[in-house]
Amino acid sequence: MSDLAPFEFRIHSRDGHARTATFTTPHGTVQTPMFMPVGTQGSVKGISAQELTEIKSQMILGNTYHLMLRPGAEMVAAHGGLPGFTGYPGPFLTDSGGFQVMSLGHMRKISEHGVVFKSHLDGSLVELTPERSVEVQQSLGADVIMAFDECPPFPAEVPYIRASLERTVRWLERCLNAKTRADQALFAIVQGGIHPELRQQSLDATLPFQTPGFAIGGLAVGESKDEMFPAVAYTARGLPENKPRYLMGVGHPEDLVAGIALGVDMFDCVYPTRTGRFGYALTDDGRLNMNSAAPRQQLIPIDPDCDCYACTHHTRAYLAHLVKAEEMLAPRLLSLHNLRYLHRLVERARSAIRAGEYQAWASEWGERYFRTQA
Ligand code: PRF
Ligand code: ZN
Repeated sequence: MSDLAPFEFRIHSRDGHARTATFTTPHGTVQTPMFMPVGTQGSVKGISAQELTEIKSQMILGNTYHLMLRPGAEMVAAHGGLPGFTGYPGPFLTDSGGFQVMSLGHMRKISEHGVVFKSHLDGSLVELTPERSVEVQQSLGADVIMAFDECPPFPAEVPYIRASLERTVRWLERCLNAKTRADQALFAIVQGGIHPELRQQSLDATLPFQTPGFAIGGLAVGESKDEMFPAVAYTARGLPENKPRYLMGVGHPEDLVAGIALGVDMFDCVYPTRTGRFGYALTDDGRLNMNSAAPRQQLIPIDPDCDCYACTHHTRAYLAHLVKAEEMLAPRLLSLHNLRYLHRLVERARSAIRAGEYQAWASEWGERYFRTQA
Protein backbone atom coordinates (compact mmCIF):
# COMPACT_ATOMS: atom_id res chain seq x y z
CA MET A 1 0.00 0.00 0.00
CA SER A 2 3.01 2.28 -0.35
CA ASP A 3 1.47 3.76 -3.52
CA LEU A 4 -1.01 5.70 -1.39
CA ALA A 5 0.81 8.99 -1.85
CA PRO A 6 -2.15 11.28 -1.10
CA PHE A 7 -2.78 9.69 2.30
CA GLU A 8 -0.94 10.64 5.43
CA PHE A 9 -1.82 10.16 9.10
CA ARG A 10 0.27 12.44 11.26
CA ILE A 11 -0.07 12.38 15.03
CA HIS A 12 0.40 15.77 16.69
CA SER A 13 -0.23 15.19 20.37
CA ARG A 14 -0.90 12.41 22.82
CA ASP A 15 -2.51 12.30 26.24
CA GLY A 16 -2.68 8.81 27.67
CA HIS A 17 -4.05 6.65 24.85
CA ALA A 18 -5.88 9.63 23.33
CA ARG A 19 -4.24 11.42 20.43
CA THR A 20 -4.83 14.22 17.93
CA ALA A 21 -3.78 13.83 14.33
CA THR A 22 -4.30 15.13 10.82
CA PHE A 23 -5.45 12.67 8.20
CA THR A 24 -4.72 13.81 4.66
CA THR A 25 -6.89 12.41 1.86
CA PRO A 26 -7.30 13.35 -1.83
CA HIS A 27 -10.34 15.53 -0.98
CA GLY A 28 -8.86 17.30 2.00
CA THR A 29 -7.12 17.08 5.34
CA VAL A 30 -9.22 16.31 8.42
CA GLN A 31 -8.48 16.65 12.12
CA THR A 32 -8.93 13.65 14.36
CA PRO A 33 -10.56 12.59 16.61
CA MET A 34 -13.55 13.28 14.36
CA PHE A 35 -17.22 12.44 14.04
CA MET A 36 -18.59 11.54 10.59
CA PRO A 37 -22.24 12.37 9.79
CA VAL A 38 -24.07 9.49 8.09
CA GLY A 39 -25.27 10.18 4.56
CA THR A 40 -26.69 6.78 3.73
CA GLN A 41 -28.62 7.65 0.57
CA GLY A 42 -26.30 10.40 -0.65
CA SER A 43 -27.69 12.89 1.86
CA VAL A 44 -27.27 13.50 5.57
CA LYS A 45 -30.98 13.48 6.34
CA GLY A 46 -32.35 17.01 6.15
CA ILE A 47 -28.98 18.74 5.87
CA SER A 48 -27.62 20.38 2.71
CA ALA A 49 -24.02 20.10 1.56
CA GLN A 50 -23.63 23.83 2.27
CA GLU A 51 -24.81 23.31 5.84
CA LEU A 52 -22.39 20.41 6.34
CA THR A 53 -19.57 22.77 5.44
CA GLU A 54 -20.96 25.49 7.74
CA ILE A 55 -21.06 23.19 10.77
CA LYS A 56 -17.49 22.06 9.96
CA SER A 57 -18.23 18.47 9.08
CA GLN A 58 -15.03 16.90 7.87
CA MET A 59 -15.73 13.50 6.34
CA ILE A 60 -19.15 12.13 5.33
CA LEU A 61 -20.13 8.47 5.42
CA GLY A 62 -21.91 6.90 2.45
CA ASN A 63 -23.32 3.40 2.01
CA THR A 64 -22.53 0.89 -0.72
CA TYR A 65 -25.70 -1.10 -0.01
CA HIS A 66 -28.17 1.74 -0.52
CA LEU A 67 -26.41 3.50 -3.40
CA MET A 68 -25.78 0.33 -5.44
CA LEU A 69 -29.53 -0.41 -5.33
CA ARG A 70 -30.56 3.20 -6.00
CA PRO A 71 -29.56 5.12 -8.08
CA GLY A 72 -26.83 2.57 -8.91
CA ALA A 73 -23.07 3.02 -8.69
CA GLU A 74 -22.89 4.02 -12.38
CA MET A 75 -25.07 7.10 -11.83
CA VAL A 76 -22.86 8.25 -8.95
CA ALA A 77 -19.79 7.57 -11.12
CA ALA A 78 -21.35 9.65 -13.92
CA HIS A 79 -21.14 12.63 -11.51
CA GLY A 80 -17.48 11.88 -10.87
CA GLY A 81 -18.27 10.15 -7.57
CA LEU A 82 -19.91 11.19 -4.30
CA PRO A 83 -18.58 14.80 -4.19
CA GLY A 84 -20.05 15.57 -7.63
CA PHE A 85 -23.23 13.62 -6.93
CA THR A 86 -23.96 15.13 -3.51
CA GLY A 87 -22.37 18.57 -3.86
CA TYR A 88 -20.26 18.03 -0.75
CA PRO A 89 -16.70 18.75 -1.91
CA GLY A 90 -14.82 17.21 1.02
CA PRO A 91 -13.71 13.69 1.89
CA PHE A 92 -16.08 10.71 2.02
CA LEU A 93 -15.87 7.24 3.52
CA THR A 94 -18.08 4.42 2.26
CA ASP A 95 -19.08 1.34 4.22
CA SER A 96 -18.83 -1.92 2.34
CA GLY A 97 -22.45 -3.07 2.48
CA GLY A 98 -22.39 -6.35 4.36
CA PHE A 99 -23.36 -4.81 7.68
CA GLN A 100 -26.32 -2.99 6.11
CA VAL A 101 -27.54 -6.15 4.36
CA MET A 102 -27.50 -8.00 7.66
CA SER A 103 -28.87 -5.26 9.89
CA LEU A 104 -31.72 -4.53 7.48
CA GLY A 105 -32.63 -8.19 7.71
CA HIS A 106 -32.90 -8.88 4.00
CA MET A 107 -30.08 -11.37 3.87
CA ARG A 108 -30.94 -14.61 2.14
CA LYS A 109 -27.74 -16.56 2.12
CA ILE A 110 -24.22 -16.00 3.36
CA SER A 111 -21.47 -18.18 1.96
CA GLU A 112 -17.75 -18.08 1.37
CA HIS A 113 -18.50 -16.35 -1.93
CA GLY A 114 -20.49 -13.48 -0.40
CA VAL A 115 -24.06 -12.60 0.53
CA VAL A 116 -27.23 -12.87 -1.51
CA PHE A 117 -30.04 -10.60 -0.40
CA LYS A 118 -33.43 -9.42 -1.44
CA SER A 119 -33.51 -5.77 -2.47
CA HIS A 120 -35.72 -3.76 -0.10
CA LEU A 121 -36.75 -1.70 -3.14
CA ASP A 122 -38.05 -4.22 -5.68
CA GLY A 123 -37.55 -7.61 -4.04
CA SER A 124 -35.01 -8.74 -6.63
CA LEU A 125 -32.11 -10.96 -5.58
CA VAL A 126 -28.80 -9.12 -5.44
CA GLU A 127 -25.34 -10.51 -4.71
CA LEU A 128 -22.66 -8.67 -2.81
CA THR A 129 -19.17 -10.14 -2.70
CA PRO A 130 -15.84 -8.65 -1.64
CA GLU A 131 -15.03 -8.03 -5.32
CA ARG A 132 -18.41 -6.41 -6.06
CA SER A 133 -18.23 -4.26 -2.91
CA VAL A 134 -14.83 -2.89 -3.93
CA GLU A 135 -16.04 -2.36 -7.50
CA VAL A 136 -19.04 -0.35 -6.27
CA GLN A 137 -16.93 1.59 -3.77
CA GLN A 138 -14.49 2.45 -6.55
CA SER A 139 -17.40 3.85 -8.60
CA LEU A 140 -18.69 5.82 -5.60
CA GLY A 141 -15.20 7.28 -5.31
CA ALA A 142 -14.90 7.83 -1.56
CA ASP A 143 -11.46 8.64 -0.16
CA VAL A 144 -11.71 5.83 2.39
CA ILE A 145 -13.36 2.53 1.47
CA MET A 146 -14.09 -0.34 3.84
CA ALA A 147 -13.31 -4.02 3.55
CA PHE A 148 -16.29 -6.33 3.01
CA ASP A 149 -16.77 -8.05 6.37
CA GLU A 150 -19.25 -10.07 8.34
CA CYS A 151 -20.58 -8.56 11.56
CA PRO A 152 -22.13 -11.38 13.61
CA PRO A 153 -25.31 -10.59 15.51
CA PHE A 154 -25.24 -10.27 19.30
CA PRO A 155 -25.28 -12.64 21.01
CA ALA A 156 -23.60 -15.28 18.85
CA GLU A 157 -21.80 -18.52 19.70
CA VAL A 158 -18.00 -18.38 19.93
CA PRO A 159 -17.49 -20.96 17.13
CA TYR A 160 -19.69 -18.87 14.83
CA ILE A 161 -17.85 -15.63 15.66
CA ARG A 162 -14.52 -17.39 15.07
CA ALA A 163 -15.55 -18.82 11.69
CA SER A 164 -16.97 -15.43 10.74
CA LEU A 165 -13.83 -13.47 11.62
CA GLU A 166 -11.71 -15.99 9.73
CA ARG A 167 -13.92 -15.51 6.68
CA THR A 168 -13.68 -11.73 7.14
CA VAL A 169 -9.89 -12.05 6.84
CA ARG A 170 -10.20 -14.09 3.62
CA TRP A 171 -12.63 -11.47 2.31
CA LEU A 172 -10.13 -8.73 3.20
CA GLU A 173 -7.54 -10.42 1.02
CA ARG A 174 -10.06 -10.65 -1.84
CA CYS A 175 -10.92 -6.94 -1.41
CA LEU A 176 -7.26 -5.97 -1.62
CA ASN A 177 -6.80 -8.11 -4.74
CA ALA A 178 -9.85 -6.52 -6.37
CA LYS A 179 -8.76 -2.96 -5.63
CA THR A 180 -7.29 -1.06 -8.59
CA ARG A 181 -7.56 2.63 -7.62
CA ALA A 182 -4.54 4.11 -5.84
CA ASP A 183 -6.42 7.22 -4.69
CA GLN A 184 -8.61 5.34 -2.21
CA ALA A 185 -7.48 3.98 1.15
CA LEU A 186 -8.98 0.60 2.05
CA PHE A 187 -9.43 0.07 5.79
CA ALA A 188 -9.52 -3.45 7.25
CA ILE A 189 -12.14 -4.29 9.89
CA VAL A 190 -11.27 -6.18 13.07
CA GLN A 191 -14.09 -8.42 14.31
CA GLY A 192 -14.34 -10.89 17.21
CA GLY A 193 -17.35 -9.77 19.22
CA ILE A 194 -16.71 -9.05 22.89
CA HIS A 195 -14.20 -11.88 23.37
CA PRO A 196 -10.57 -10.83 23.91
CA GLU A 197 -9.19 -14.10 22.51
CA LEU A 198 -11.24 -13.69 19.32
CA ARG A 199 -10.31 -10.01 19.01
CA GLN A 200 -6.66 -11.08 19.33
CA GLN A 201 -7.10 -13.74 16.66
CA SER A 202 -8.68 -11.17 14.35
CA LEU A 203 -5.87 -8.68 15.06
CA ASP A 204 -3.17 -11.29 14.45
CA ALA A 205 -4.68 -12.24 11.10
CA THR A 206 -5.55 -8.70 9.96
CA LEU A 207 -2.53 -6.59 10.91
CA PRO A 208 -0.12 -8.28 8.47
CA PHE A 209 -2.08 -6.79 5.54
CA GLN A 210 -0.79 -3.37 6.62
CA THR A 211 -3.83 -1.47 5.40
CA PRO A 212 -3.65 2.34 5.79
CA GLY A 213 -6.25 2.27 8.58
CA PHE A 214 -8.17 -0.15 10.77
CA ALA A 215 -11.76 -0.27 11.93
CA ILE A 216 -13.13 -1.82 15.08
CA GLY A 217 -16.29 -3.56 13.86
CA GLY A 218 -18.79 -5.89 15.43
CA LEU A 219 -19.64 -3.67 18.39
CA ALA A 220 -22.67 -1.53 19.32
CA VAL A 221 -24.86 -4.37 18.08
CA GLY A 222 -26.83 -4.97 21.27
CA GLU A 223 -24.19 -5.72 23.91
CA SER A 224 -23.99 -3.53 27.04
CA LYS A 225 -21.54 -0.65 27.32
CA ASP A 226 -19.75 -2.66 30.02
CA GLU A 227 -19.16 -5.36 27.42
CA MET A 228 -18.38 -3.01 24.53
CA PHE A 229 -15.72 -0.73 26.03
CA PRO A 230 -13.33 -3.47 27.22
CA ALA A 231 -13.48 -4.88 23.68
CA VAL A 232 -12.76 -1.41 22.24
CA ALA A 233 -9.85 -0.95 24.66
CA TYR A 234 -8.42 -4.38 23.92
CA THR A 235 -8.66 -3.95 20.16
CA ALA A 236 -7.35 -0.37 20.09
CA ARG A 237 -4.31 -1.38 22.14
CA GLY A 238 -3.51 -4.08 19.57
CA LEU A 239 -3.68 -1.73 16.58
CA PRO A 240 -0.63 0.06 15.17
CA GLU A 241 0.04 3.44 16.75
CA ASN A 242 0.62 5.28 13.47
CA LYS A 243 -2.61 4.42 11.61
CA PRO A 244 -6.15 5.79 12.01
CA ARG A 245 -8.61 3.77 14.12
CA TYR A 246 -12.30 3.87 13.32
CA LEU A 247 -14.98 2.62 15.73
CA MET A 248 -17.88 1.78 13.41
CA GLY A 249 -21.43 2.86 14.21
CA VAL A 250 -20.61 4.61 17.50
CA GLY A 251 -22.06 6.65 18.95
CA HIS A 252 -23.63 8.76 21.59
CA PRO A 253 -21.73 11.76 23.03
CA GLU A 254 -20.51 9.76 26.03
CA ASP A 255 -19.27 6.98 23.72
CA LEU A 256 -17.15 9.48 21.79
CA VAL A 257 -15.67 10.86 25.00
CA ALA A 258 -14.89 7.32 26.24
CA GLY A 259 -13.69 6.02 22.86
CA ILE A 260 -11.28 8.94 22.39
CA ALA A 261 -9.70 8.11 25.78
CA LEU A 262 -9.05 4.59 24.43
CA GLY A 263 -7.29 5.91 21.32
CA VAL A 264 -10.12 5.91 18.75
CA ASP A 265 -9.77 8.52 15.98
CA MET A 266 -12.96 8.21 13.91
CA PHE A 267 -16.64 7.68 14.72
CA ASP A 268 -19.93 7.64 12.84
CA CYS A 269 -23.52 7.28 13.99
CA VAL A 270 -27.06 8.16 12.89
CA TYR A 271 -27.78 9.22 16.49
CA PRO A 272 -27.53 13.04 16.14
CA THR A 273 -29.82 13.20 13.11
CA ARG A 274 -32.19 10.46 14.25
CA THR A 275 -32.66 11.87 17.74
CA GLY A 276 -33.08 15.32 16.17
CA ARG A 277 -35.91 14.02 14.00
CA PHE A 278 -37.53 12.70 17.18
CA GLY A 279 -37.37 16.19 18.72
CA TYR A 280 -34.32 15.93 20.97
CA ALA A 281 -31.45 18.42 21.22
CA LEU A 282 -28.00 17.52 22.56
CA THR A 283 -26.52 19.86 25.16
CA ASP A 284 -23.79 19.77 27.79
CA ASP A 285 -26.60 19.31 30.31
CA GLY A 286 -27.83 16.16 28.61
CA ARG A 287 -30.44 15.55 25.95
CA LEU A 288 -33.17 18.16 25.90
CA ASN A 289 -36.65 16.89 25.02
CA MET A 290 -38.16 19.58 22.81
CA ASN A 291 -41.49 17.71 22.88
CA SER A 292 -41.79 18.49 26.61
CA ALA A 293 -43.51 21.55 28.09
CA ALA A 294 -40.51 23.41 29.56
CA PRO A 295 -38.69 24.50 26.36
CA ARG A 296 -41.91 26.02 24.97
CA GLN A 297 -41.52 28.82 27.54
CA GLN A 298 -37.74 29.33 27.28
CA LEU A 299 -36.55 32.43 25.42
CA ILE A 300 -32.95 31.18 25.21
CA PRO A 301 -31.05 29.20 22.56
CA ILE A 302 -30.74 25.40 22.82
CA ASP A 303 -27.13 26.02 23.80
CA PRO A 304 -25.78 29.58 24.24
CA ASP A 305 -22.23 28.34 23.50
CA CYS A 306 -23.20 26.69 20.21
CA ASP A 307 -22.40 28.56 16.99
CA CYS A 308 -24.88 26.65 14.80
CA TYR A 309 -27.58 28.46 12.82
CA ALA A 310 -30.35 27.19 15.11
CA CYS A 311 -28.63 28.42 18.27
CA THR A 312 -27.57 31.80 16.85
CA HIS A 313 -31.00 32.64 15.37
CA HIS A 314 -33.72 30.89 17.37
CA THR A 315 -35.05 30.41 20.88
CA ARG A 316 -35.96 27.09 22.46
CA ALA A 317 -39.54 28.36 22.51
CA TYR A 318 -39.58 28.84 18.74
CA LEU A 319 -37.94 25.46 18.04
CA ALA A 320 -40.26 23.67 20.50
CA HIS A 321 -43.19 25.36 18.74
CA LEU A 322 -41.97 24.01 15.39
CA VAL A 323 -41.71 20.52 16.89
CA LYS A 324 -45.23 20.75 18.33
CA ALA A 325 -46.62 22.07 15.03
CA GLU A 326 -44.79 19.29 13.17
CA GLU A 327 -43.14 21.80 10.86
CA MET A 328 -40.44 20.23 8.67
CA LEU A 329 -37.98 22.91 9.76
CA ALA A 330 -37.92 21.37 13.26
CA PRO A 331 -36.16 18.09 12.43
CA ARG A 332 -33.82 19.98 10.11
CA LEU A 333 -32.71 22.54 12.69
CA LEU A 334 -32.43 19.97 15.50
CA SER A 335 -30.35 17.66 13.28
CA LEU A 336 -28.13 20.60 12.30
CA HIS A 337 -27.61 21.55 15.95
CA ASN A 338 -26.98 17.95 17.07
CA LEU A 339 -24.36 17.40 14.36
CA ARG A 340 -22.65 20.66 15.31
CA TYR A 341 -22.80 19.59 18.97
CA LEU A 342 -20.84 16.41 18.20
CA HIS A 343 -18.37 18.30 15.99
CA ARG A 344 -17.84 20.81 18.82
CA LEU A 345 -17.52 17.95 21.30
CA VAL A 346 -14.61 16.41 19.36
CA GLU A 347 -13.11 19.88 18.82
CA ARG A 348 -13.10 20.36 22.60
CA ALA A 349 -11.69 16.85 23.05
CA ARG A 350 -8.84 17.70 20.67
CA SER A 351 -8.07 20.90 22.61
CA ALA A 352 -8.04 18.97 25.89
CA ILE A 353 -5.68 16.33 24.44
CA ARG A 354 -3.33 19.05 23.15
CA ALA A 355 -3.36 20.65 26.60
CA GLY A 356 -2.67 17.30 28.28
CA GLU A 357 -5.94 17.63 30.19
CA TYR A 358 -8.11 15.01 28.53
CA GLN A 359 -9.03 13.00 31.64
CA ALA A 360 -9.99 16.09 33.62
CA TRP A 361 -11.99 17.51 30.73
CA ALA A 362 -13.77 14.19 30.09
CA SER A 363 -14.82 13.69 33.70
CA GLU A 364 -15.99 17.29 33.99
CA TRP A 365 -18.00 16.90 30.78
CA GLY A 366 -19.52 13.60 31.95
CA GLU A 367 -20.34 14.97 35.38
CA ARG A 368 -22.41 17.76 33.84
CA TYR A 369 -23.91 15.72 30.97
CA PHE A 370 -25.30 13.08 33.32
CA ARG A 371 -26.10 15.26 36.34
CA THR A 372 -29.02 17.09 34.80
CA GLN A 373 -30.06 14.69 32.08
CA ALA A 374 -33.81 14.14 32.07
N1 PRF B 1 -18.94 -3.70 9.88
C1 PRF B 1 -19.25 -2.82 8.87
N2 PRF B 1 -19.98 -1.72 9.09
C2 PRF B 1 -20.44 -1.49 10.34
C3 PRF B 1 -20.15 -2.35 11.41
C4 PRF B 1 -19.37 -3.53 11.18
O1 PRF B 1 -19.08 -4.34 12.06
C5 PRF B 1 -20.78 -1.80 12.53
C6 PRF B 1 -20.79 -2.33 13.90
N3 PRF B 1 -21.33 -1.42 14.83
C7 PRF B 1 -21.40 -0.62 12.11
N4 PRF B 1 -21.19 -0.45 10.79
N5 PRF B 1 -18.80 -3.05 7.65
ZN1 ZN C 1 -26.63 24.74 18.08
